[in-house]
Amino acid sequence: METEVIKTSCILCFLACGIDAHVRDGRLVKVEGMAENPLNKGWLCPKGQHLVDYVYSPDRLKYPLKRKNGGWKRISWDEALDTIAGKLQKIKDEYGARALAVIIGSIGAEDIELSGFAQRFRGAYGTPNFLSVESICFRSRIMARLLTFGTYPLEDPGKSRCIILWGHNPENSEGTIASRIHKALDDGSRLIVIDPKRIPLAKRGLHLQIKPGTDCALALAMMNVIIAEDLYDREFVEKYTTGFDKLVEHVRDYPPEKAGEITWLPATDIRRTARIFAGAESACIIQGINCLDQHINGLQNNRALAILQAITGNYDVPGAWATNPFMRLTDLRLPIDEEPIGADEYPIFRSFWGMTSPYGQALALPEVILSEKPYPIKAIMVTGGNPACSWPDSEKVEKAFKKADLAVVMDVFMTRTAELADIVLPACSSVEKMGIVYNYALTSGIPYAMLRRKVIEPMWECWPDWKFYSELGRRMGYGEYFPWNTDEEVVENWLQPSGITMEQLTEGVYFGSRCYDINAKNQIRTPSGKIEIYSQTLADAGYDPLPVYKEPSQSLVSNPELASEYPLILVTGARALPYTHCQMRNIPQLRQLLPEPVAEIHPATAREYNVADGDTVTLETKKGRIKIKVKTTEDIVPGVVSIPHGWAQANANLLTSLEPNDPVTGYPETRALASRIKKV
Ligand SMILES: Nc1nc2c(c(=O)[nH]1)N[C@H]1C(S)=C(S)[C@@H](COP(=O)(O)OP(=O)(O)OC[C@H]3O[C@@H](n4cnc5c(=O)[nH]c(N)nc54)[C@H](O)[C@@H]3O)O[C@H]1N2
Ligand SMILES: Nc1nc2c(c(=O)[nH]1)N[C@H]1C(S)=C(S)[C@@H](COP(=O)(O)OP(=O)(O)OC[C@H]3O[C@@H](n4cnc5c(=O)[nH]c(N)nc54)[C@H](O)[C@@H]3O)O[C@H]1N2
Ligand code: SF4
Ligand SMILES: [Mo]
Repeated sequence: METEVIKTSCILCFLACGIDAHVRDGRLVKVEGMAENPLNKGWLCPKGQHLVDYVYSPDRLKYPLKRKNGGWKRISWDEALDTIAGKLQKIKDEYGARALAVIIGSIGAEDIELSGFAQRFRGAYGTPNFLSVESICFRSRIMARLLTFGTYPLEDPGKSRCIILWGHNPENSEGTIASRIHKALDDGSRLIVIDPKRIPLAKRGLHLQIKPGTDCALALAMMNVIIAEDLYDREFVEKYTTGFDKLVEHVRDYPPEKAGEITWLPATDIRRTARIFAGAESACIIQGINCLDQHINGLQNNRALAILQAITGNYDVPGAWATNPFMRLTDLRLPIDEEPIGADEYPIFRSFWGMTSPYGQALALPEVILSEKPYPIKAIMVTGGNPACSWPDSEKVEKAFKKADLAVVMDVFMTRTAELADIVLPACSSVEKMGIVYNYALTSGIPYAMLRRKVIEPMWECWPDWKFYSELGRRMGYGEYFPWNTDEEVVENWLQPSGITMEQLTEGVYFGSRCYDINAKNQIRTPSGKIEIYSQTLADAGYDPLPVYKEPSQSLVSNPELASEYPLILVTGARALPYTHCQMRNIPQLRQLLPEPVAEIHPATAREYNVADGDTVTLETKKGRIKIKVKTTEDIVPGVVSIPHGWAQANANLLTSLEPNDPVTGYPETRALASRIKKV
């Protein structure tokens, strides 16, 4: 039997590595990294290497299921769609369209198919409540950069002379960036790592072992040094920015000695970092994808980094942050003129999404369902996400989802959220359907798109998500919005405004190039036409117009009583290569690489609490407790505990809360919690 090699892409996480998929007799038999793909250049993480095991896992959801007598009953797609359509219509008649919340998770946000069709459906149905994982991840940094530059510039490490890796461990979370950083260092770039943990890359540069949640204080102290020592780019600042004079005043309050006490860092290291960064010919901060965001001052953390780039002139030049082109695709969204939940509390966050797609702050949902205020939400539909595991306060999320009259979950596997649903639908894995790999350019900074080719036919009764939303839409009388019948039609429709042909996309295509010219038309798109160091938009909405350092809500300074009871600082959500979030623990080939979750602590911390490497402890916050094994390591700063998220037997989100959160974005606090450990 001949083996065919199909060039396509893995989307088991958002990096979308190119793969050579070997197919024999209609079956995927082997996966290799695609050497010529500019994103991964042949590299694959263990998940990609085990894509075959993932696709053919016996645990796959195979048929639509309906909850019955506490168990599951297999039903046909027809019955599933009729049941959902009937209940959704009833709910709409009784409570209005807004009583449905359409929720997408990380897969949903990253894949245009899922996010496009989920949004189209919610528009056709008429609910404003489209809720995305971007209420937890990624959108905060985009917003901070938009507030500052009016554009979303991205890191350009390949050409950089100085890289600051700030709360980011790409070797575990973004392998394709890690290799680009290694290459830049080989070419002579300097590296500074700001992380409570000695990550592998820290060995190649200066490491600032910061106290979690204090990054804004460090950034402000760096600005203090840069300004006091006249290291900023005066010409750039005068020509292109506004509010610098206010910043000069503002950062006088943050001398390195004071910041040193807040951050656990020597003032000499803060000065040194500021001098290296500002003195480099080109410099870029590569920040963690959520480590700085999931704090009560997350947006201000992100703003502070943007301002550091701006005052050193590191914008739209090679090796700094530079603006990326966009690829124009057909917009599937339908306008809705009602505000979603969370809009009142986080008005700017809401307005940044634009009215066509009024995203709310998703984390408002559990309280809205439980309290029925400001109005009842009776139905939830989740595609490509697992909020019962990934959202803070799992207990409350579960309680809310159980209260819903109708909960529908479409997934590749039975998840914790699916277990709470009334109807569970089997989704195709990405190799069973066609799509466009494009969104990923928003993280890699490489303006490259390719066709994600279908490798094998959909298995069992699995459907692509676009088909589910289209069929449901048709059954509910919204057929005019869903005219497509095949993968090809869906992709061709998207491509129409792009000027890119199917052939080009199949080959892989650069859809533009990065901008290295600040004077190019429209390169600063803020209301003032300048880079806004001082943000009038934030000021007008009642927020701090310049980043102000705020202690995490559970720190010894902000809440001494709590922190004295719970003296260790807990960081949740450390990434591990074999897994994406709550997924893949059921794939034996991956599980054996990392069989169980561990809490990392420094040996000195272990001694203080009388625990040894390998002991099981209870790890407790004021919110809840889990049992987890301890791993001692010199790499983590004493006084800090680091745990992964996504494990059923040690669910990190039993320890986190939905409140308090970032007042601008509503992002939760998952990275600097007061905790304690005790040997069991
Ligand atoms: N394998 C794998 N890769 C993934 C994912 C996955 O689930 N699995 N998820 C993807 C997604 S959606 C995301 S958002 C990204 C997240 O990717 P990253 O942002 O890289 O996430 P982490 O590995 O949790 O954290 C990076 C580093 O930040 C440090 N850190 C923690 N708190 C702080 C702090 O307060 N300040 C500073 N300066 N550092 C801190 C941690 O010690 C850690 O070394 O990963 C993506 N990649
Ligand atoms: N405590 C704590 N909590 C966190 C974090 C943290 O650091 N600490 N990180 C947060 C971050 S940054 C993120 S991004 C979120 C992620 O949160 P989620 O996105 O909710 O988590 P996942 O487990 O990735 O869920 C994605 C689901 O989509 C399914 N899926 C995959 N492909 C398809 C498909 O084609 N169609 C359909 N319908 N389903 C598909 C997968 O099987 C999986 O169940 O978690 C957040 N939660
Ligand atoms: S990093 Fe791994 S899971 Fe993510 S796209 Fe690449 S191979 Fe797939
Ligand atoms: Mo994320």
